[in-house]
Amino acid sequence: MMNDHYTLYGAPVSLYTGKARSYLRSQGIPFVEVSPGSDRYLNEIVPTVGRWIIPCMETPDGTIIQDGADIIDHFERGPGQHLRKSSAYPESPLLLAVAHVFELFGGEGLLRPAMHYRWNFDEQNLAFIASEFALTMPQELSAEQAEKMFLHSSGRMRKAATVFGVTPESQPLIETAFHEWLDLFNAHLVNHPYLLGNRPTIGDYGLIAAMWAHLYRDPAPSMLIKQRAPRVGRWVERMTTTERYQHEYVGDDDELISDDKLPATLVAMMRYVSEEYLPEISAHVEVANQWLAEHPEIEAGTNGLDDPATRGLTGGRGLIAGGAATFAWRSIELTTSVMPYRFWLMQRLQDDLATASDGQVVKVREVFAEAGIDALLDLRTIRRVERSGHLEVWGPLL
Ligand SMILES: N[C@@H](CCC(=O)N[C@@H](CS)C(=O)NCC(=O)O)C(=O)O
Repeated sequence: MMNDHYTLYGAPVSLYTGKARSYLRSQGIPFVEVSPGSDRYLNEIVPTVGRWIIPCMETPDGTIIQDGADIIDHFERGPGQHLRKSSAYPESPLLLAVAHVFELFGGEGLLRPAMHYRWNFDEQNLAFIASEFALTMPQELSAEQAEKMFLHSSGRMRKAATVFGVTPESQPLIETAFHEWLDLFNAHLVNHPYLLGNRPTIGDYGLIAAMWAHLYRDPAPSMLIKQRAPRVGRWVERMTTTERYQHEYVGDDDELISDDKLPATLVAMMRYVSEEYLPEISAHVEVANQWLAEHPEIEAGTNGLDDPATRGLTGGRGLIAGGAATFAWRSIELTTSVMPYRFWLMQRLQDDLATASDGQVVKVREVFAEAGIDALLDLRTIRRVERSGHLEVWGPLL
């Protein structure tokens, strides 16, 4: 279908829509957001992308793109390039590598607090979330049907929270961990409006995924952020405006920080990622490698499962993914679902670093080692994750 604008199929309440929407707004790219309850989404977009998943974008010439990173890359490296103001990918290999770390962490590593603060504060959150979920449904549903559908989808999401590691045992630790994160990010934002300086990068767009719908917009964590880390709240607002929103900062250029010496506040945030997320992704890679080694028959270009739309390593529906990994986290053990999509994001970091000069690679390794996160540069699945036909598939046996 030809159109004169971009259409974003997504919802305010959705985590991953936030990444694409924030990019479009920050870059001043005009678009219309349409509900996934719309006829067009259900009858045209879902069959094209092979599963109910948001965000999806339809370009003016009718091309359909699924996945936040792919939507961004349409404007970064694809036909929409002339529409963006500034690139989300820093030129400095070090800054680019750091940005990728936070893209991965924001979209995948902050899911635990995101799910906890959404689903374990019913008294403050539930009426709001129910009203917001209704926006994702066909508008002709009766109130009774909408309520039934909400019970069904909220039940699935509560289940998803547990497969991301939110359990009665982990909940108090998730709160402690999130407070630490807010304090570190708030301290960094004293001197920098965005993660890497005066304009957003792919790191900010990754972080806004979890930080927008679940952690800033839902009532319970919204109160927490405003009380504990007001600068983080203003960063969220900054990430969702088209106009400049930098009242507390001097200067009006859009320069990134120098890569000669990273601010200590940023290195501290990287160290936090290494403690919070490195054990998890390492365990996921190990489990995936074991599974891949046991299944050499998997054809390249498939996920090796009966259902090509499956998100988890070994099966499962939607976010309730099959294939789990256990790892030590803080004082306890957690078991979480292994999702190949995360390896694909990690490959983006590693692929970009592979194009840097030897000297630059040494520099990246030094800084990553200082932050304790250098292992992320060498974690590899024995088969690459590729995206084909809007889905994650395994590449050839190497
Ligand atoms: N890798 C995808 C993930 C998108 C995603 O998981 N979206 C959620 C909503 S925020 C969804 O569609 N979930 C559907 C389900 O779990 O069935 C992206 O970054 O765009």
